[in-house]
Amino acid sequence: MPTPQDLLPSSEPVQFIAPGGELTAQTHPRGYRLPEADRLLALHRGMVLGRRFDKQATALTKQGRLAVYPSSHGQDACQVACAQALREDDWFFPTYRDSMALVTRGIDPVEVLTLLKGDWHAGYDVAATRTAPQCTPLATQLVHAAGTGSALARKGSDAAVLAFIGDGATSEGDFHEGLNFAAVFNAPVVFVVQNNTYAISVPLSKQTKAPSLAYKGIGYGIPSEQVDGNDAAAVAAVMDAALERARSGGGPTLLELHTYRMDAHTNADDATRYREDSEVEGWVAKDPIVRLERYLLSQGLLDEAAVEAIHAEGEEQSARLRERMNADVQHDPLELFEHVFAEPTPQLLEQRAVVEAELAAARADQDHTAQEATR
Ligand SMILES: Cc1ncc(C[n+]2csc(CCOP(=O)(O)OP(=O)(O)O)c2C)c(N)n1
Repeated sequence: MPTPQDLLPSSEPVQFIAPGGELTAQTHPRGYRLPEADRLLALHRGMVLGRRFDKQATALTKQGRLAVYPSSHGQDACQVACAQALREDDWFFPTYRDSMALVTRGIDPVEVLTLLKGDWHAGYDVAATRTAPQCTPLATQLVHAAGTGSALARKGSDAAVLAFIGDGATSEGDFHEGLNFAAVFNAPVVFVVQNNTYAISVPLSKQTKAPSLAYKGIGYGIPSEQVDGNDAAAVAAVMDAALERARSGGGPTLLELHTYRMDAHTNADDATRYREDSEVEGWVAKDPIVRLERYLLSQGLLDEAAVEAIHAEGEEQSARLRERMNADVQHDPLELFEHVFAEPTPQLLEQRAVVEAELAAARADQDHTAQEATR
């Protein structure tokens, strides 16, 4: 049985690589270890490609190709280290903020952006990718994650579940319900709070009086940890330990990753109305890619040519994404009525018939106009 002390997070966020790229530790008193060189290189490559994808997605909103895009720029280490730590048979419950993690998981970027384009609720095959649709109603995904984790364990699987959530959403009732259920039923879930310090314009100080969000775990009997969320090496090491706990029957873990949202909440938000430029600049100096790159260069594990090659790969991927997103898609308006209920209700069928008749009338009208024009 863990003691209450075991459930508390470390008093300082776990960190291996400082913002300047210096190594601060190779091991941590709780047993986390600096990942091997290959893993660090994969983290660096994943973040460079992930950030290029994110930048492209933001540009697509300006071109009218996406309805909205909540950027994860600045949260790159959380996105990439967590997604890379998963196995294919693990389940993932993302939020609207986590498109970069979905691409890192290997999901086709066009399928990832389908929701934000305003088409389908999920462009990818949820069952095949074992990845839930990106969740917009705050914290509801935690309840789904707890249930899925519990089901996996009952089936005797050693697969685990990752559920992301923002700092603001920890004030929701579903945060409480998800964590409590997971703890009581020993569900193999890693709950990851990406604490980017804002919920749109609301700062963390208006969200909680807890010393840090990771301290919320002890109330549920869940072991917790806080991590420097801009240090990909630390996030990877702590995620490995949490996933190992989940796989081996140790139940859920709550992780708080301290990070920052560099862009506005979405392209529809103006962040200058509620935060100072100096605050943003302070976080530029803690950039997750720059710090890992500096460390890898200083160790001779990476050279400038290799860095350039990864950036070139990112450019190619973005060009392909632009090309595919610029293709106009023909939509069937009747798709609106699909997947609403397993058995459509009489009202839904009635509404569908009305739309179907309207579409037929519009087509007949168009045909008539075309015939008139050719007379
Ligand atoms: C249940 C619910 N209430 C309110 C909203 C509106 N809303 C969308 S994003 C957001 C802020 C969430 O902030 P946070 O959880 O910190 O995540 P972040 O956007 O910073 O990643 C709010 C209030 C919502 N989507 N769902």
